[in-house]
Order: sequence, then structure tokens, then C-alpha cells
Amino acid sequence: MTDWLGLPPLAAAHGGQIDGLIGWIHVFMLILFIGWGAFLAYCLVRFRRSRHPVANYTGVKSKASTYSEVGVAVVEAILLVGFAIPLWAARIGNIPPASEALVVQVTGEQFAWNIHYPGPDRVFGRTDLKLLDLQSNPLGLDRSDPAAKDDVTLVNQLYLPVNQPIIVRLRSRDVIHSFGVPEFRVKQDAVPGLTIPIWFVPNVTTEEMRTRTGNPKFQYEIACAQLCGLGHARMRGMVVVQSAEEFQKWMQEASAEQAGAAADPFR
Ligand SMILES: [Cu+2]
Repeated sequence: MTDWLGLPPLAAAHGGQIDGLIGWIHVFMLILFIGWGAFLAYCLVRFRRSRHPVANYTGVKSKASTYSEVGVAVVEAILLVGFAIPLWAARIGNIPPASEALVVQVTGEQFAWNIHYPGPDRVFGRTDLKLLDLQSNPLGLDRSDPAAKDDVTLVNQLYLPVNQPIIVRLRSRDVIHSFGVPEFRVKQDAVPGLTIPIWFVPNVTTEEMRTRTGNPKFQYEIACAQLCGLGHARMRGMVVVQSAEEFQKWMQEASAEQAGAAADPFR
């Protein structure tokens, strides 16, 4: 229905509502544009100098302009109260319980996305600033904590299962970044000192999207959507959406591999 907008392909359950809202805004703004444009053209002709050599100081007596302005305000109120606020409230208020979702922590830094999964035990391991190492441990994860043993950390790679609610706990380590994945119709600023939850349900796997777009190299991408410094343009992460089974398998392997590497750093 909203193909005419030329938006990126849609790959999240709630995205249709966002596209619908964007579509309605465009329709109303087009009506406004045509209306005001026609009014301007009418005024230019109607009040041309050759017909009105002397200025008229009384002004317009008709109420038409008042009515049209009220009309515009009403349409804008409908957009805001009828569409935008309910949609926003549903996105912000109805966060699914963590037990039904995959929770993943995403921490922006200049200029990368640090991804942290709690692992199969679903508990995030302890992190400690003192353990923070820009190269080997950018999140300062304490591998001696039992809850951290199965944790998986990655840089610029986000793996997600399809058709499952995802809760991203978004944070920043330095400046304001913004987590944006256009296909998921998700965009949220990452603010230092805050952990901001966002959630969505990806409903098209990377494989399916490749077939659908006819582009065998298609990749979902996290784009940093706030100018955050000189390296902003290269602050990209890739997102891989897999079937639940593929994701489980990947998670088991990554978890085992990272636990092994942590136990034997010289391996
Ligand atoms: Cu950034």
C-alpha cells in the first residue's frame, strides 16, 4: 500500500503501522501544499497591482481563511492524536517480558557497535570498568563471573532469530550515537549514562530478503544515525536474521568458543 513512498523493504512486524503513518503524513502534506499553493496563485492574480493601484487598508472580511486554518489544525491534530501518539505509546509501553524475548545489549562507541548476549543462561555477566580493554575486552566483561562464562560479545555483528521479539538495551560509552536499522523501522539515540530499551520483531530472514530483493549480497545494516565524530561514516554494523534453529546453533557455538578462548587466552 505504501510502495509509492520508496521506503527500504520492510522486515519488522510493527513496520506496517510506521509506513502507514508516513504515508498519511505525505497525503495530508500534499493536500496542504496544493491548497496553499493554489491560494497563493489566486492571491497573486486577484490582488494584482494593475487592478488595485491603491492599497486597501480594511483587509479581508471573509472568514474563509479562518476556516481553512482551523481545518488544517484539525487534520494535524488527527495525525498527532489519532495516529502518532497511539503508535508511539504502543512501541514504548508494550515492551514484551524479557522471558519471551531475546535480550541483547548494544553499546555504541566511537566508532563501533559492541554487542553483548547473555548467552544460553539468559543472564548478563558482570562488567567492570577496570577490565576494560579497547582491543580484547571493549565491554570490560568479567569472565570469572559464573553468569559471564557463556556470554557472547561481538563487534559490529548482530545475530537475531526471526519472528521473535528482540529487546535491544541500548547504551553508549562516549558520545550520543543512534541505532538505526531502516528495514526494521527502528531508530533510537544511544545516550551516555542511560540504558534505553527498544524492541521489535524481525520477520524476514536475511536469506529471504536476498531472494525478495534479488540482491544476493543484501545485508541488514545498523547505521549510526547521529553525527558522532570523524569516523561516523564507518560506524556500521551488520545484522543477520536467521531461523530460530540456525540462531540457537550459532549461539551455542559462539558461546562455547568464547568460553574456551577466555579459559585459555594463549590458545
Ligand atoms: Cu556513532
